[in-house]
Amino acid sequence: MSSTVTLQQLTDRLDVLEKKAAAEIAEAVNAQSLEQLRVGLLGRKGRISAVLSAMGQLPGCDRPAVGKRANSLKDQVQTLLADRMQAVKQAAMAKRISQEVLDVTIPASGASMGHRHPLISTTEEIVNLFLGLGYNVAEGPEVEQDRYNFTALNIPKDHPARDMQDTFYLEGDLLLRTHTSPVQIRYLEQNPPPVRIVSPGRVYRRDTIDATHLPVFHQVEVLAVDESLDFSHLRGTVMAFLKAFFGDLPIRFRTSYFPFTEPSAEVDVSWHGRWLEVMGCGMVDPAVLTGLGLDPERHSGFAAGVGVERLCMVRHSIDDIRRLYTSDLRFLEQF
Ligand code: 2NM
Repeated sequence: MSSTVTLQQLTDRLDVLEKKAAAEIAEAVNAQSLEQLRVGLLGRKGRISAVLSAMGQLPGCDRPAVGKRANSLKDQVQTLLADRMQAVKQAAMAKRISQEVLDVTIPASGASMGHRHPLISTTEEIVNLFLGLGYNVAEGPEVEQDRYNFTALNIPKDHPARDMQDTFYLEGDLLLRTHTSPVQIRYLEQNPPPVRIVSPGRVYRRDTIDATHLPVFHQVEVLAVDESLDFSHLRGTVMAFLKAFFGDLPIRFRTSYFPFTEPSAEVDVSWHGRWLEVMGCGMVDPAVLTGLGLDPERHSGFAAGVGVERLCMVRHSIDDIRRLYTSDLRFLEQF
């Protein structure tokens, strides 16, 4: 029997294989190339198996030595592969961590919280001021009867004030209230003097939309009815309110006209060097009191009305009323 390989040759091949495998494994940079090496070295058709197949050509007495040597090389390669795999994975993790640096000291971006709309907070501020003066809140319907919105307020059917008011009329004698005064008439119908109430709410007028007008806006109206109230009480109340709302600004009363008050006045506040009209007021007209069954010889009253949008715009220097109705968060978040 002639052998084509010698024990020496196979042992040399295994020595070379050991060095090459160690070098290749040391150079592998990722799990994929290590897996390729594992298959190429330890697999059924791998380089160690090739040596073992060639072992069949050796004389029987030489085979155990080569088999032992090949098996120990397998163990050695397995250990090298496992160690290198661990090193490669650690390096990959270290790289990832260094790339995904998180600076936990950076302040969190603040969670944005909802809050009241500036028209609501302005309304609340006005109402709260009067609650502090002992007033109660009275509210009523936005769809009103003609008699509460006009007739009871001394505005008869053919009065020019009805043209002035530019009303949204509904069916029958219904309309969208043009002020919150009808709420106060309803309240006086139900409650005898002394009465001190504020009536906040939405009102409607057929205005053309521009920077200072919308067909819907908000009012707070103030009413006090008692015995022996006079203009000094009105003036004191108006001054106290304006001082609390605007601070110590110059205030000016101008005579004016409303069908439901006599005398009537409009009040201006000096703001950044300009006189701004901020409210209307007056002593309740005796005709309004008589219509409610009250005796003007015994009872008198004063009333005032403010536009919430107007006060809100003056307070916050808002140049266009429409901003208060467009729900733009970039605008609203400022309040
Ligand atoms: C204003 C101006 C002047 C007013 C009058 C009444 C009532 F019901 F007593 F007659 N309530 N509100 C009034 C008076 C409202 O707003 C500019």
